Amino acid sequence: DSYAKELETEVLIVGAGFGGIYLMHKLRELGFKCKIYEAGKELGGIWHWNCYPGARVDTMVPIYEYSIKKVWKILMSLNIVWDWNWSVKYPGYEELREYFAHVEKVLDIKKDTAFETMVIEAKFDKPSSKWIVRTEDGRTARSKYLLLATGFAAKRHFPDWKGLASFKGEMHHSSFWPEQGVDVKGKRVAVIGTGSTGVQLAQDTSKTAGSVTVFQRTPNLALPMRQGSLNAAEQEARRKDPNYPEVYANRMTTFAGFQYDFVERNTFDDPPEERERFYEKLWEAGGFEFWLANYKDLLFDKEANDQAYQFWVKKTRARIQDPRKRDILAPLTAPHAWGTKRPSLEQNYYEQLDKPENEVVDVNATPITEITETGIKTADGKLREFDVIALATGFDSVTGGMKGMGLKDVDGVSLSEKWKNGTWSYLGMTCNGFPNMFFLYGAQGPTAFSNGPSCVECQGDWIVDAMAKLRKEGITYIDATKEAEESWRKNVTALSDKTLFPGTSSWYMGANIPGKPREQLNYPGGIPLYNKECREALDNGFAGFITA
Ligand code: NA7
Repeated sequence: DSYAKELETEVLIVGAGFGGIYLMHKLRELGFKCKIYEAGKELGGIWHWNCYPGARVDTMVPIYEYSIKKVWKILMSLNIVWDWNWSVKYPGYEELREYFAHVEKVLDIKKDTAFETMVIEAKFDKPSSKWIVRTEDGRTARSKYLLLATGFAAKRHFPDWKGLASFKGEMHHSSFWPEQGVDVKGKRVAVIGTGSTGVQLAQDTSKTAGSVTVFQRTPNLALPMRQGSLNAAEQEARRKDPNYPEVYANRMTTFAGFQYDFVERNTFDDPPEERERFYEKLWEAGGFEFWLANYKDLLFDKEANDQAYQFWVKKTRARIQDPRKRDILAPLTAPHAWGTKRPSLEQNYYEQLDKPENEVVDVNATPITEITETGIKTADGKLREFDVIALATGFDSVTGGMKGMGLKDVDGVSLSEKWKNGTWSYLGMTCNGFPNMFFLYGAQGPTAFSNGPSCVECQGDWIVDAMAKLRKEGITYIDATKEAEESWRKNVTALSDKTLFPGTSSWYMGANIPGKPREQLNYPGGIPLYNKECREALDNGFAGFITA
């Protein structure tokens, strides 16, 4: 029973999103006994939590799905995961939830999952060589392996505004949005934050709300999504093509695990007219192409980057009639190097905010000073009144989830203590002092610079292969060395220092949370190089690890 008060298992996975499900499926195939502890009520990770208006994935399908082709069940080959058809290029949360329900039908994940199970402590017990994991409601699990698939957005960020609890209207953080929804029809809505979430919330609620006021600290240098519907017959025909699995294999050959990659030319290799034509082509293609299929020096060279910004600003300003809003949403001077903060994929965001009933408040000029019973006060003394406040203020991204679950190393030192002044891991999947523990889609892996399912499958395959090798070689204990951690951190930092990322205050750099150390939290060398480095460690007899 997954909910047993005292649970004994070989592998305990925390998290039942893309990562946890993938690990369970692959490990089960090899005969490992697995259980999942999941804080939410359903499968799907972030898509279980995200049900705010307009929540939608910014990666095109079928790139944003599992590569799992066939699942064998009692002499029958079931091809159900692959039989899945999407209705649009960029599905919303409802359809993503249906996909996970479909995944469940094929993979039977729930029978080994305990939902509404929040881990509050996990420590490695040396005498028994087992992880002892405690849950909020007093259950205990003992497991040989501990696998963390808690994602990069498990800990919500609520800024410390005076009066936050005093608001008498409806106020919700984007990832705690009520399942039954919030009626915004004709109401005065405030959206605080303009990350991917804020952009989606603002453009969606403005379709029905009386007015939408966006509180913006940094403009989102957003790209047109160019949504489109997909036809089931075409998807079925494509799947019959014997070369179809290449779609997934190709993901692993590109920097960010997408279907496209940066081109082999630098920005100034092309004369201005040709550059303009190239930008135009990327722009028309839509999605992340202008970001991830652009010139290869886009994220490395300031002048090259500025060319891209100039193109973006020209295109975007042309969509905004109100001159004040135009300067706040798309300023002539770049607020930061283009693409070093996550651009959102928008659908009429600028046109919606341009409407006279909607407002954009620049909170750099007038910071939020207080939330009152009726609204939001800014530094100029102005109080704007609202019926609904949407907090799209993001997450203690990448490290917050793992730091908040009471993990302790072999000497009883907590992970949050270990990572207090910076993050140390080996290969972005293990930590010194935390034996037989692996994590994915977290710190110092390709996480934020990659398509989620690609990252999860790249790291998941490595973890599964490592565990199979340990079993084959009779190894029962594995721990990363301190030296290996030091050199991985140096590697991540050195790769990052060649890029324009460190110059921008973003959650990639830990800069969104007051007091959080500023450092590169993600591996910025791309999936192929990452995979090569990780595979080398495995092929060279667990290089960088102590085994026993
Ligand atoms: P993000 O991208 O972290 O966005 C949070 C937003 O909230 C961002 O615009 C912040 O401004 C803003 N923010 C945070 N604190 C404040 C305060 N104190 N005052 C004003 N504004 C504030 O989170 P999302 O949920 O949008 O997206 C997370 C990721 O999920 C996303 O990148 C995708 O990969 C999926 P800032 O930009 O820091 O100036």
